[in-house]
This record gives sequence, structure tokens and C-alpha cells, in this order.
Amino acid sequence: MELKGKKVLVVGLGKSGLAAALFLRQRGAQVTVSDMRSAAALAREIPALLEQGVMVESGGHGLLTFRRQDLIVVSPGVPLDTPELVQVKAFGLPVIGELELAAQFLKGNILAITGSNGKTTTTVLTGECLIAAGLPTLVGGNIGVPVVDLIAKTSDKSWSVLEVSSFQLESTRLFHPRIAVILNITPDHLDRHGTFEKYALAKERIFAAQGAGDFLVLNADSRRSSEAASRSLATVYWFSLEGAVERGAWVKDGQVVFRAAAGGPVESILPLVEIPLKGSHNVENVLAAVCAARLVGAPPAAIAKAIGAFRAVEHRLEYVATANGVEFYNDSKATNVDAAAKAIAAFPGCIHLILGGKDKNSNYADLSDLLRKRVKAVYTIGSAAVKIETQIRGMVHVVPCETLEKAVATASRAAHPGDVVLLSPACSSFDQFESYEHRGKVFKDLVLERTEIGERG
Ligand code: UMA
Repeated sequence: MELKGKKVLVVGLGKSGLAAALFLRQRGAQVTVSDMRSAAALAREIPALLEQGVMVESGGHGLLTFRRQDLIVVSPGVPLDTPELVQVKAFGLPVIGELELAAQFLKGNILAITGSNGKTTTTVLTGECLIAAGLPTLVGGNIGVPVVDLIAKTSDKSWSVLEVSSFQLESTRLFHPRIAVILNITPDHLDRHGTFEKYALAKERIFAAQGAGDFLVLNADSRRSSEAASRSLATVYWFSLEGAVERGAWVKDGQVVFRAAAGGPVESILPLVEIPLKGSHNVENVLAAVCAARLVGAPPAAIAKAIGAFRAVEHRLEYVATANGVEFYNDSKATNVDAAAKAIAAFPGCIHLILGGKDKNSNYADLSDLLRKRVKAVYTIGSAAVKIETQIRGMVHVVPCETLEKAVATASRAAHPGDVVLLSPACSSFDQFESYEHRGKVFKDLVLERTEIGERG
């Protein structure tokens, strides 16, 4: 794609927009950025962009700004049905996402991982396996590193291991991973995609450009995955917690195993007890990473070493501290109901669960079984609190808390030695926090303050 002299508009000035604008400018494009936030809110970004010769429109999107372009690059968080985008698309103007832009310049191979839950852990795990095998590896994407920022570091031999979201995939056409992984597809982001089907189809774009020489790794235990297999041209590999698969990874006699070809030899990778992560969902993540890493060619010993040395990624079922015999876990990344369900299922019981934040048109009643069996009390926070209370009423003791601070204090007082206080909110964070990372850090600070008080007193 030739960018020199092209007029390009970047919509959204978060991490992706900033990286895309600077990349486009370096390639000689005439770049404008448009963001809803005020100039005051963008005080840090604007001077750096102006210095590079990028124009900035702040405080809203002007239709005229959108019309005077050759190409529009959209940040993942900007919905494609934004009126200005709908209008210019109708005029035939190309509108692509940051991932699609980057994919056209990345050298080497792409290994892309999507799914409703487990993406970040699996992406980091897979990256570690490739690094342990001595392969030139870069890790980025939805994990927090814009893909355009990887371009300069890639070579023809490199593997870019990318976490990709439905927001990023929605606008892809040429994005072509050599290996694509779909971990699972359960309801999420329904406020953005409208229906579960549209959300699932956005995720399936991960294999849309693949051909017979490429690989698609799917979850054999998920109905939605099996359906995806019938729509893919790639060679499909499977992973399963439930039983053997024709080709791929599964658990056999307490070992993670892999088979490269139907009827071929079964390789032992590592014993289950050497997986240092909590919960059966993390075994699934390991199986997917093993499958992807073996397809790249990483040797079993390197994979086993990388997995054995792995520690939980921050904000994903992360152990924080023990105070007065009560364990505290930070699972702030659980921004949907299925992720919270997996976190609850990772503990046998006695859970004090902090739920709430910004609702995404979710159904919290889906947690009913787990709440009845494993949770002593739910502490609700944020703008989704009333909806959650209404949907789970009668299943479990509910304590409305409004804020995370109050929830941590109330849950800590109620918990007995041996209990667990778990932040696994099942909602996004944007009503009270800047991001799930911010929410997780606040939680950890509140817990650590209490731990110190507990130790002193
Ligand atoms: N904005 C507009 N107009 C709009 C909407 C937003 O101008 O109509 C502006 C906002 O004012 C803000 C900017 O767009 O200034 C934010 O852009 P963004 O939401 O795309 O955020 P980035 O900072 O670019 O981060 C994005 C991903 N965010 C989302 O998909 C919401 C990050 O994933 C990702 O790490 C980053 O790119 C680098 O690739 C976060 C996320 O929440 C972690 N992802 C979702 C998830 O995992 O569930 C998909």
C-alpha cells in the first residue's frame, strides 16, 4: 500500500490511533486525527502530533474532515456505525482498522489469537514458547501494544504473535495469519455488535483470508468452533479438555499431549501438575498454546520449559495477598459473564465476589448455578449494580456497595479465614475507571493497604 502523499484520517486518539498516526506520517502520508475528547483531555498527545506535522481535530468528529480523505484508519474502540463513517463509506472511501493497516506492512509470519476469554494469557504463553525455542518473536495487539508498533521490528523470519479482538477483526480484509487460533466464543460486546451472531462472525474474520497452506486451531469442546471449521479453507487443528482429537492437543493420563497428523504418534509435552496456573480454563489456554507453538515448529522441551516457568498475567486471576487468612485475587480482566464464571469455577467455594461496572447488555443470571454453589456473597459496584441485583436476586446474598473501595472493605470484614475475596466483575470498567488495568491496580492497592493494617493489628 503506497502511503506517500495520501490524505489519511485516523479516528480515535488512544494507543492505536497515536501509533497509527505516527506510522502513517513516517511513511509520508498527510495525516489528520479526529477524536471525541476535548483538546484539554488530549493535552499530552496533541503537541507531539503537531510537532510531527499531524493535524488534530478534537472535541468531536466533523463530517467535512472525514470527507476530505483518501483513506480512513479507525481505532478499535470506534464503532463502525459511527454516522460520519457510515456516510463516507457510502461515498466509497476505504475505511480500515489499525490491525488491517499494520498487517499490510508486517514482515514474516503472523500467529493470531482471538476468543472471548483467555486471549491475553494464551498470547503471552505462545510468545514465551516461541522465544524458548529461539525463534525471533514479537508479541502485540489487543494485549496493549498496537500492531503498527511491531512493524519496524519484524523481519522475513519473525513471528508476530498477536492478540486480536472482535473490534479489530471487524474491519479486516487482507489480514492473513499463517496460524489462527479461536479459543472460545461466548457472549461479549453485545452493546457494540448488536447480536451474538454478529459478534461471532467478527471473530471468524480471523481466518477469512487463510488458504489450505495455513492452520486454524479450534476448541473441539465448543459448538461454535465446530461450525467455524466448516467455513474455513485452512487445515484445522483442535484442542480439547474432554478427550482425544484427530490432530492437535489434549490431556491424556495426566499429560498434555500433541499429535501432528491423524493416526500419527502422540507426543508428551508436559504433565498437568507442572502447569503453574489456576483453573481448568487455563489448561485450555495451555492446550491452545501448545498446538500453535508445535505448528510453528517449537520443540516439545522448549514448550514445556516455557509453560512451567509461566506466571499468571497481571489482572487475570492474579493472587494479590492473604490478610487474616483470607486470600485476595484480582481478576479485573474478567470483563464479561463467561470470564467471571471461569474465575468462580477455579475455586471450590467460600467466595466473596465483587461484581459490576459498565454493563455490556449481559445476562448475569447465567452465573446462577455457580453463585448458588460456590459464592457466599456478591458485592455489587458501578452502573450495572441494579441490573445485576435484579437478575441474581434470591440466588445468593447480595450487598450493594457502589464503589470498589466499599466492596473491598465490606467483603474483607465479612470473610472468614479460608475464604477468598475475588474481584471478577463481569463488566467493563469504563463507568468508574480508565481501564480494567486501572480497576485492577486500585483493587490491589486497597487490598495491600488492608494487608498492612492486618499485619500491624
Ligand atoms: N473515540 C472517538 N470516537 C468514538 C469512540 C472513541 O474519538 O466514537 C476515541 C476516544 O475518545 C479515545 C480513543 O478513541 O481517545 C480510544 O480508542 P480505543 O478505544 O480504540 O483505545 P486504544 O487506546 O487505541 O486501545 C485499543 C484497544 N481498545 C479497545 O478495543 C476498546 C485496546 O484493547 C488495545 O490494547 C489497544 O488498542 C492496542 O491494540 C483494550 C480493550 O478493552 C484492552 N479491548 C477489548 C477487550 O479486550 O475486551 C476489545
